[in-house]
Amino acid sequence: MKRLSNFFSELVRYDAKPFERSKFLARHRTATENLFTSESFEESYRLCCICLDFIWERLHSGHWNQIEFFWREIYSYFSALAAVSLFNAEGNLSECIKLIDYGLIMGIDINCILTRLAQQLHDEIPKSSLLQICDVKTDTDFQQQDSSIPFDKETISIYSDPDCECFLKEIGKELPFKIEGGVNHWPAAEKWSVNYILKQCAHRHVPVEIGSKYSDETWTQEIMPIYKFVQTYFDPKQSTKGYLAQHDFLGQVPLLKEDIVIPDYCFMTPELEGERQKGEVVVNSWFGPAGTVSPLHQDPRRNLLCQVFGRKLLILVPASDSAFVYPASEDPLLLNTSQVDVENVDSDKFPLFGKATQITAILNPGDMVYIPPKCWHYVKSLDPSFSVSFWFD
Ligand SMILES: O=C(O)CCC(=O)C(=O)O
Repeated sequence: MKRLSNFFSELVRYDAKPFERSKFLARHRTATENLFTSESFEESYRLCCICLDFIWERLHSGHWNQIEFFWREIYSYFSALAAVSLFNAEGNLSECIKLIDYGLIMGIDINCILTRLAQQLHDEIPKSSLLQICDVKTDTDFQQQDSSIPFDKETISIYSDPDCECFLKEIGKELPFKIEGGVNHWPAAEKWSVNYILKQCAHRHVPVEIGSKYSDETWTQEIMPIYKFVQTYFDPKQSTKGYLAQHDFLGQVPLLKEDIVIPDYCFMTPELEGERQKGEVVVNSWFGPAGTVSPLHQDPRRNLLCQVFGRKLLILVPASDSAFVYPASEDPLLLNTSQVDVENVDSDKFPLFGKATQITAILNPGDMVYIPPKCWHYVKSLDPSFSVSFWFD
């Protein structure tokens, strides 16, 4: 591979505007680019790292939603420049990929430079070393038995290939429903498995949620390479759960995005009332071993949760029964999350929960479930599983 000079030229042309906010970083940008041009790659890498540390502090002061965009853009800029510098200074490929993935997760991609660079570097990893990781286990070895189903039969309404009229009629009821085989036509439904994901992106770094569920006090998050995530948390002997949850993983790895299609249903809904504009369709991935739990919670937008492989169990409570679910009102971050463990209800503590209508569903590979806005949903994976959710208005 050449010295990635095409990526360097793109970075040099990158907008000066975000740098107007920090003289320190603007000076360091010029200095690093000069060092790179004079082929002092180790030095340019070192300077990038100083800048990344400086910005990291800013990214971790205050609430994430309040962080100004320019810090995130500049973080991505230095991540990419650090990676190309390190590559030219003979650094190892997985370290370069790690730098870029941090830039993608913590920052904002610059004209898709980071996404393309990460893919190009990952393609450079010798197939033999990827195979070594993948062949440690077969998909059957990942198969944990964690499939207790707390109900005899599903109570959710089930459709197969509903037309627009039927879909609109159903969403008007503001109740969840399942579309059997709704994503069977995706190439992903045929191709993807734990091993396939490993083969495509073993060395890509992703944020992993660690703990039995996000509402637990001991729950934490860690960024790690996919191969480490799979080796650690898909091991049937592992009791701690690790979950790649609610992450734009397909945005990070567009090669995988080519294997899915945004469902047409996302574009069939009625216009919003008053001045309100529809937002973009937000696509998130949910990848984990058997036994991951998303506790009973609600989201503000419509959702189509689509199952690529593995099965998931869902217990849903309509928004109209919100008075019975006991949201965690003491923690502002958990206001949308119920305190009730729906598979093991403490009825002394939560006596009204018995009045809530519970709609039960099993999502098999290829199925999708429509979850109306504010409808409470509890989701547990029964197998190693990959789902893609689409939030829309
Ligand atoms: O699949 C899961 O674990 C949770 C999915 C979910 O909560 C969502 O798509 O909003």
